[in-house]
Amino acid sequence: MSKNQDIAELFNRAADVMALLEENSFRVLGTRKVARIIEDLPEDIKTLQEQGRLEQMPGIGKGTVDKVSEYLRTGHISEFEELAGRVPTGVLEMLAISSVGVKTAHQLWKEAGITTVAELKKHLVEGTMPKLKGFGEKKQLKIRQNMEFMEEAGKRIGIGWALPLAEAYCDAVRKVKGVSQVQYCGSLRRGKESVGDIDILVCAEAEMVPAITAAVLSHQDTQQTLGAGETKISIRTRTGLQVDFRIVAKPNWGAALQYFTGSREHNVRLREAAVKRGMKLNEWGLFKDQTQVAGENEESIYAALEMAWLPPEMREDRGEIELAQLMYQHGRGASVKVTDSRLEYLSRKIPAVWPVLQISDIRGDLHSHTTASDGHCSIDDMIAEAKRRGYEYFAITDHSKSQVQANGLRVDRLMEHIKAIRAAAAKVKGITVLAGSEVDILADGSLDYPDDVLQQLDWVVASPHAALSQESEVATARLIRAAGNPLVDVIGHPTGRLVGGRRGLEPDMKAVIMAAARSGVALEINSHDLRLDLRDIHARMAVEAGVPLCINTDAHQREDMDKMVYGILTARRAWAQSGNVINTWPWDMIRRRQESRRSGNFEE
Ligand code: DGT
Ligand code: CA
Ligand code: CA
Ligand code: ZN
Repeated sequence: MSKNQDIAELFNRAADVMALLEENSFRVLGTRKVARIIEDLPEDIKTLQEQGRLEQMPGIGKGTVDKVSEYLRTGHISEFEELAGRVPTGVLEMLAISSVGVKTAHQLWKEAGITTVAELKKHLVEGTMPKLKGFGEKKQLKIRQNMEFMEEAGKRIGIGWALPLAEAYCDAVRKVKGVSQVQYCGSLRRGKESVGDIDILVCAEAEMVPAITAAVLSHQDTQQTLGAGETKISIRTRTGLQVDFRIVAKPNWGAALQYFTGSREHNVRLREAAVKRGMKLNEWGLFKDQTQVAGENEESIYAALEMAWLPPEMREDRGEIELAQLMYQHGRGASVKVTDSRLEYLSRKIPAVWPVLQISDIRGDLHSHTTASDGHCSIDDMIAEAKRRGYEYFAITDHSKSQVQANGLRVDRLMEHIKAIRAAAAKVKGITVLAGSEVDILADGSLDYPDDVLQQLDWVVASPHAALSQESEVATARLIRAAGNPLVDVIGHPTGRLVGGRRGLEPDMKAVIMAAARSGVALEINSHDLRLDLRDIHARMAVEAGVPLCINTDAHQREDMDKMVYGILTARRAWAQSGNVINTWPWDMIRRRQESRRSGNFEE
């Protein structure tokens, strides 16, 4: 239903423009409301429009239907474009900077005459910002930091956009006759939170290249051809992302897969290992005296270099080369001794084959929202969806009272909500439904509900949402205090960062993890592609310290439960095995841990 999302986005942007132009505030609100309605439509908007049912949807009038029809026909909405034409492009671009809202952008434009992001930056850097109300040094510094952060991140695209796009191209190429294998590689195959471009490897004979080229160039997401040669095709997508396709023959498939998966740092180590053995490794294969000794698959290359195969997510030269060597020796019956400090925590359990964490290992999702706070689906619908996915347990954790903009629940509403969840749960068999809460961790680390309220919940996620730019030491103390409450089961999105958009809390993560180890609280990997929080390296620290992770989607609607995959990829990058992730455990095991913590009998 991506068209729904695209169109909702256009309405939202139009509302921003109207606000900047100081249009009637009812019109602005009305447009935002339509955006929200479109986003929440339960069906594909194109189908609704084609069948003439769009106008019957509540909250959608004739004007909206006309705009949607125009968009579906032409790809744009002329009324919105005319409006946008009255605002300098640079002012609209400023809105993308977090901490620059419509009000600030309007002020910069009308009161200071600043109309480009570059001008704004120059003023901030050179300290020549004209005096504006509510625009003190603190605010200026924040905007400047966010701008710099975005510039870095802006060159990359989030995995939530890149992965579906890569899969769509892979599917299109896979349909070409004579193509035996297709796989995206690069940072995407390594599961990184953002990618610079997409690299796709195609296994086929040379005579298939014209047909593959045709499939790529005619794909609906292709905007521009950057190059189309004998073995390589490069295009730019409509979203501005570069996709490189390389066509290789069967005997070289594994070598190319290994090479283009990277990382560069990992590859350098492999090449060194080859040289040490008098061999040569490149994207074509592993060679000894001009003869190919390996390369049809990845495993053969690693084995020839006396290493075990490891999943792509671990290939960052962060100790996995040393691990792969130990695993290889262990697999051949040798007794191995760990000397690398990065592997110490694995000392007694170096496996012969790495047990890659799988999405099928997940038994339940322990952070979700319903219409009681800011979710878009009912309790019944969310439970039904969790059950449909085969989950054994599922926690409903709506927002607590301080989250006013998210319609957070005051205690009386929470009590009603618990009852409603229990009633809904009683109607459904075969899944354990937990009446929980996502309780705010306030700026000082105290929680948004008192303990006697938390005690009545089956599951408590505690998360920071506000005061996310506080000093590092304050953030550390805040998270440690929350982690210390035995009624908290998991710290949700511990830093509150947004991938490429907001830095979030920057605590001393080692100290926070040590506190979690003492109290037994789990740390979340929030799977939303815009959050991925904990991020890979921090999750890795948790794994090393033996602190369990909990991979949750934070679903606000049914489809969001699909996002579990991004959390899994991040967990693999953190070297997590299923035992490190509590929601791969049976519910009884989680419950026992919870009971021992609540009764003060938990031991590290
Ligand atoms: P990205 O696209 O910035 O998110 O990161 P990658 O890792 O996808 O990098 P990319 O697209 O430049 O290249 C894909 C892979 O190809 C990379 O991970 C390793 C391999 N590769 C590319 N260029 C080199 C190179 O000069 N040396 C080595 N050893 N490997 C390379
Ligand atoms: Ca790449
Ligand atoms: Ca590339
Ligand atoms: Zn949250």
